[in-house]
Amino acid sequence: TATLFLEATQQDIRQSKTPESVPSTSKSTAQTAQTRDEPKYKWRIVWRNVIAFLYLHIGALYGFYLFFAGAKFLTLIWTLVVAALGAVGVTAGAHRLWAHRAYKAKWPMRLILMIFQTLAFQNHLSEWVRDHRVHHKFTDTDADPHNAKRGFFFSHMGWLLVRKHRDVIEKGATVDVSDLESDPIVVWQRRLYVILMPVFCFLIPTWVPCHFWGETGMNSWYCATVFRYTLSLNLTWLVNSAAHIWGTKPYDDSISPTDNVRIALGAFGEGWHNYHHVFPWDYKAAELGNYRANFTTAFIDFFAWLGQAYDLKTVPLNMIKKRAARTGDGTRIDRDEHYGH
Ligand code: ST9
Ligand code: ZN
Repeated sequence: TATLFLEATQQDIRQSKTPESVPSTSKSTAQTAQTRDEPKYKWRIVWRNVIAFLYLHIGALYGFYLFFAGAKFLTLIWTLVVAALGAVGVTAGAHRLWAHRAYKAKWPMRLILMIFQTLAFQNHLSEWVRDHRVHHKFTDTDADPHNAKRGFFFSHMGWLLVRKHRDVIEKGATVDVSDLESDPIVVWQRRLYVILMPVFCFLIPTWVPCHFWGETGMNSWYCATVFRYTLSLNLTWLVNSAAHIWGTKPYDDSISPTDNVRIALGAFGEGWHNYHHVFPWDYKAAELGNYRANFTTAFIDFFAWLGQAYDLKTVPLNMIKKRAARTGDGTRIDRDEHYGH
């Protein structure tokens, strides 16, 4: 399914080279859609993605039902473990390490994180990081791949169902991602992605329950693979949708990202999104080093203790306080004496 999905997507993209807002008669790519007398958007739906995501979501509901209708308890545990590994691959790996360079990691840690990020199947690191840096640089504009100004659904998953806005591609070209080329782990993941991704996201998670505790193939596929993948996608997407709509803005009231404790709990500490957009280089992606609502920070600290993670970047408390006083919405709570910095 995964390979078909990937091939289908690539084929679809090859068939049509025009970004969603560009009319085929357009002569000047430098002009923006807004300056011309034409509709702002021409949605070009990628039907194969629509079908794949429909299958995943219906299958995930069935997988959820199977947990109560015959799936083994060990399969549930395995599902949660694989989901957690994938989450850490995205948060500690793709996000805090590769996209923001908020800390450095030795190659064994980078290899582990790359494998975890591959099993999360959220595109290879080069693509994930490029989209994410473009999201930070052009937040809340048409050049933001999951522009929250286009509504909950678009920023959640709609952006993966249509071709990208022309501004994403044009302005995105100004974002530097050359550092990724000097990391062989990133380069090799991209080269081997079409093999690695199906193996780590679909084959191994399905095979382990069947082989080690005699789970049925159906239960294993729908619970440990389809349900787990769909759940982790939705938890990730909530950072782009819900954490740009609901919550507080203690550090900058003028941007859409919010601090939202529920999202922080579900997304392994990535819900302190107002803070993160103001200080994206902080390896905690939050003001406080509180592990309860920031499992990713605990993970990075543990690897720092092992000597694998180093140069962990943080933000001086006085800088945070000054910024919150200047641009925040007044909801920041001063808890530095409890947690330390
Ligand atoms: C997925 C990603 O789900 C989720 C990311 C979420 C990020 C969240 C961040 C929040 C923090 C982290 C929180 C983690 C919490 C985790 C908790 C977990 C419990 N700049 O893309 P193409 C150019 S993926 C510059 O094909 P189309 C470029 O030349 C899900 N240039 O655009 C490119 O060619 P190449 C699984 C750019 O054709 C060319 O355009 N995967 C940029 O419009 C074509 O690019 C899928 O579903 C840019 N940003 O197609 C696959 N972008 O690449 C979905 C593009 O050769 N993707 N260019 O350089 C697709 O099918 C297609 O990308 C598309 C757009 C249809 C969406
Ligand atoms: Zn970020």
